[in-house]
Amino acid sequence: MQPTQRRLANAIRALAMDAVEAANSGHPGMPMGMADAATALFTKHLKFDPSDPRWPDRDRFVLSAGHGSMLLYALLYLTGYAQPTLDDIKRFRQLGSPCAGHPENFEMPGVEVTTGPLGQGLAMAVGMAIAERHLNAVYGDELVDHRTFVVAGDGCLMEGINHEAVGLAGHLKLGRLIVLWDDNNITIDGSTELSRNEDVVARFRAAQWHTVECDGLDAGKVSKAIVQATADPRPSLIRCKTIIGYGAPHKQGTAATHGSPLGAEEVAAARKELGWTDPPFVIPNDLLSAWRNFGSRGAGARAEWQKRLDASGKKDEFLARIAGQVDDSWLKPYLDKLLGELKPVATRKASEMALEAINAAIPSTIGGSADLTGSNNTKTKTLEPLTPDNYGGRYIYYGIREFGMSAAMNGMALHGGVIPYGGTFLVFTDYARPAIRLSALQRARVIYVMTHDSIGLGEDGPTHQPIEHLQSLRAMPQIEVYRPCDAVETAECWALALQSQEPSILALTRQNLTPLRTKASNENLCARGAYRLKSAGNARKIILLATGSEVEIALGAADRLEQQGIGADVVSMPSTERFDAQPAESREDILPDVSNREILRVSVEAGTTVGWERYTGPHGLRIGIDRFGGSAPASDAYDFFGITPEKVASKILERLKI
Ligand SMILES: Cc1ncc(C[n+]2csc(CCOP(=O)(O)OP(=O)(O)O)c2C)c(N)n1
Ligand SMILES: [Mg+2]
Repeated sequence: MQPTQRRLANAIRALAMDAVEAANSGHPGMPMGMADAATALFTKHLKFDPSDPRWPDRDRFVLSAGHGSMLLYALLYLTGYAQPTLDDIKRFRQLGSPCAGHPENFEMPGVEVTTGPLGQGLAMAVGMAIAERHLNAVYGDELVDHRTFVVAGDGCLMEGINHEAVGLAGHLKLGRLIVLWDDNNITIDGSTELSRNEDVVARFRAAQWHTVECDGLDAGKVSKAIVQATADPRPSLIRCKTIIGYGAPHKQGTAATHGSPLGAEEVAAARKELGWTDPPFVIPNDLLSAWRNFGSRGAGARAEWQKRLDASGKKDEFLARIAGQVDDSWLKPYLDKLLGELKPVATRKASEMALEAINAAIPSTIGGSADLTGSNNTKTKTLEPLTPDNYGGRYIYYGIREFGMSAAMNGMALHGGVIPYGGTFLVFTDYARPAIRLSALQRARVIYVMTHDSIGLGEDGPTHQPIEHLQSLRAMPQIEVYRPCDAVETAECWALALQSQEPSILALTRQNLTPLRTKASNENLCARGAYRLKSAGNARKIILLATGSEVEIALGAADRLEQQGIGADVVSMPSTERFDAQPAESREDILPDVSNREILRVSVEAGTTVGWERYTGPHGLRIGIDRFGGSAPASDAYDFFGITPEKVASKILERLKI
């Protein structure tokens, strides 16, 4: 006899309770409350095949309420994914177990995205739904035809990011996005009445979503709601009325079940309440095989899909694209042409010029900007807007939604088949930062085009002038920050960003810069992170290290020093992280022994000097800006802050006198 949906769901409840008990930490409430809804989704609707977790046309499932990670681990185990094993679940939250406290996309293939920072899962799902529609437009229903399902909690729907994500999804009419809201009226502090009185459903409706409400504890009713959501052309919110910790007789419906083990006594009482007679971590055979049967439900669909792929003339192209391969054959011809017609340009403009070549050569790029298209220079001539009428377009008007844009780009990159890049002002990386951090953590290939990268943006003043941003972004692991000094470096940095499996940030100027790399090189010099642009003419006394717009200033200062017989190297350092990763001999060649007091090392960057002692040594000279900027034309601002060739040279001469 087929087990009831409730009994299937109780397997999730039991695993969640037991794993949290064993770990003595974790969140049993959410998995227990949403077990029935998740059972409905996974046994009847979600298109997936555990034997091929990376099947490109699978539905995507995003547990935005990442604290309920045991819900996902239980589902993956029960439906028959190779990971997690029951042993992995027994070691929930322990070092080395793929069942980390919150779901991590790099731990096992069944986990699509890393979630836990509330709201971001939902916002990444929007990006996945965009990628799906785009690839559907390119490859048709035969190859790309899937949905994105999200489980979101009250927290996800309170965070500011949800407004950006919901607005964007409604605008783009992402009808294949379906959000199940775990409406349990509870957050950590207690009742949601403590902090919310908005009509969430009305808000989604106002954002042009379809909404439907159901008893989230009744799998049959959830299933009906999913059918309605699937049929509606708009993105859907399913309000699942649930009880947190459902099944734990004394604690259910309270915040006590949110983030702590229930305790042995309450677990025993819950077992009784749920009619669950098996010991911890034991799923009776009939139940496990029923779950496994549901897990194999999608195998036929995958086999059919495989046939269509094999018959498709686009098979190789499609697979290469899904694998994320890009070729950089655009770079050399582009550089050859560029070197033939050098003129001063801002690096944001140089980025646009490179993008003209990149977007023509690499069809998987999808550009965009958070309402600064004309400033970020992110839209190249042939890119059409991606709209509900033309999902095949490759340019997204994200609106003034830096965080939403960045999270959506994470979702697009993780979906696969597209390489998202998007722009705003560098200073507004602060608005996008939580998503940038998740790009890095998840190793999502997102390329951030961050323009107006210093006081050089001029008159908009200190609110718009980044100071601490470059260094704080460099401090983030697993993301490359590039600050190119001219058009050639900009193209090289773009090539590196596209080839990387990690996210990148391009920090680009508003103001024009003199071409400094004027000769062809067979090597991408930016790949070294730092290289000698000019060698000392006289005996070397100085090494100037500079990035971006300050490289030409450093060269001007070096000229002045050389005129006085003081030899000065100028090193362009577009990426400190790449430099750090070079072999010791290469680093030593650029920056010999820090303790050598014969050579003064000088850093020049129009931002905080914090961190530059890493390269100048404690006795070096750090020229930068350790205060907020000022509203003035760029050249006046540079003069005021002492970052001109004359002033840099005179600071160095002063130091040499000591
Ligand atoms: C951005 C962010 N802020 C705070 C937290 C800490 N936190 C985790 S769960 C939670 C409460 C979430 O409430 P809800 O989504 O209703 O989950 P439930 O208690 O119903 O499981 C909070 C504040 C977080 N994970 N992410
Ligand atoms: Mg809640």
